[in-house]
Amino acid sequence: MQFVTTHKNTDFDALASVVAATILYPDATPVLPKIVNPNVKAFLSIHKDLFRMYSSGEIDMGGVKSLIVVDTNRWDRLDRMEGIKQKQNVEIILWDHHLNSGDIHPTWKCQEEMGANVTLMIRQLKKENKVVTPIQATLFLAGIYEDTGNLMFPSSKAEDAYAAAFLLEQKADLHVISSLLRPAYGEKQKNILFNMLKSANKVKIDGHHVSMCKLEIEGHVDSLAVVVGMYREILDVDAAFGIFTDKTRDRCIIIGRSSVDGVNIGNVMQGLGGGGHPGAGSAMLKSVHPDTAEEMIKELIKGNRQAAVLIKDVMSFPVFSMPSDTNMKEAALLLREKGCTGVPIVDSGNLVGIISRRDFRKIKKESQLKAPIKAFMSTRVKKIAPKESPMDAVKLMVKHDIGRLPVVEDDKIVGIITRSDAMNYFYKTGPSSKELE
Ligand SMILES: [Mn+2]
Repeated sequence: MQFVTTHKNTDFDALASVVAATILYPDATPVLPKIVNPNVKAFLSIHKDLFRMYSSGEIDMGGVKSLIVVDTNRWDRLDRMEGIKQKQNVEIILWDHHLNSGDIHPTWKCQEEMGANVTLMIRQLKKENKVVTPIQATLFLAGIYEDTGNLMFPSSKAEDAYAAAFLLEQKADLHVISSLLRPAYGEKQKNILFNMLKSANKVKIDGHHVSMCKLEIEGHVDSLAVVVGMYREILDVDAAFGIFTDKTRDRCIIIGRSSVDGVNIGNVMQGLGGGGHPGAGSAMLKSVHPDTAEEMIKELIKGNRQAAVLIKDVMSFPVFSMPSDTNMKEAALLLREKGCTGVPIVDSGNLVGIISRRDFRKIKKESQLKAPIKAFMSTRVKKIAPKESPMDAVKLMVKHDIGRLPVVEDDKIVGIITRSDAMNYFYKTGPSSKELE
C-alpha cells in the first residue's frame, strides 16, 4: 500500500504536488491533512468528483509499505503520520523544494530549490510523457503562481516559468486561476489591517525600512499573510512583520513579507522554528511575549546582514571632483574629457555642491565662462550614506530624477554611485560602469 501526503494548512502548491504524485505513482492513494487553506478548501468542494482525496482521519495506514511526502520535509508538518515515523521498513519518497534540513529521512528524494514544489514534479511528468488534463494543468499552474507570487518572488526559477509555459500548452485556464487565487479578504481581515495601520511604526535595520506590528487576535484567523502583505505595501517598507498574539492559546503567530534581498524572510522564520521563502514566511512561537518575538526578529535580520549588499560595495571611488573655484570653462572641458554628466564639487574633502550639464544652460554671456563654478553649482545636493542599500539609491534617483549620488560619511565624500552602478548590481550582468569609464 502506497500513500501520498503533504503539509498541514495545505496550499495550492501542496495540493498540486499531491495530484501530480498520483500521476507519477498511479497506485498511490492521496491523503490530505484535516486542515487545508481556505482557497484550497473552496476548490476541493467544487472539484470533489474530479480529485478524490482522502482525509488522514478516514484512512487506515496500518498496511503502509510506502509513503510519498510532497512540499515539506518535516514530520510535524504532516497530519497524523506519527505511526509511520516509528515504523521500520516503510519506504519514504520525498519531493521538496525547501532546502532546509528537515527530520524526514527519505529512502529516495528529489529535493531542489525551486519557486514551487510542483515544478519539480512537472519536470518529471514531461520526462515520462504523462498526460496532463486541462483541469490538472489549471491546478498545477495555480500552485506555481501562488508559491512564486505569479513568478515575481525572487525565489522563482527559470524552471518554474518553463513549467508554467508547459501548463499553458496543456490548456491551463487563466480565468479559473485568477478566481482560485483570490485572497480571502473579508470583514475580519479588514479590521485587523485597520488596527495594524493605526499602530504602524517603522524602524531602520541595516539600511532597510522594516515595520513590525504587534496585535492581539482571538482564535484562528484566515489569510493573515494577505493582511501582512497589504500592510507592507501600504506602508511602503522593505519588509513587514505581523506578530499576532493569541492569549487564550498562549502563542504568537509571526508572519513576514519582504521585497528586498537584504531581508530574507525564510531565514528569519527558520531562526524562529518556522519556514518560508525569501519573500514570505511564517512561524509560531509558544509562550513567548510579543516584545521578545520582536527582539528575536531584529536580531535575526541583523544576522542576515552578510548577505546584504551595501552602497559601499557597489559605489565607484576614488571620486573625480573639482574645487569650487574652478572656472566654468575649465569645468566644461573636464566634464567633456571625462565623459561625465555631473561632478561633485569638493573643497578640502567636504562636499559643497554638484555641477551638472544642465547648470551650463544658466550661462547667458561669454564672460560668465570665467566665473567660478560655485556661482552656478547646485548646493542642495542629494547624497547617500555608504551603509544604505543600492535599492535606497535607486529610489532617491527616481524620486529626484538624478543620475548620480555622492556617497558621504561624516561630511566627507567617500565615493559616488551612478545609475549604472545601481543597475549593474540589480542585473549583475554586462561590464560594470567602472570598466566602461
Ligand atoms: Mn510549496
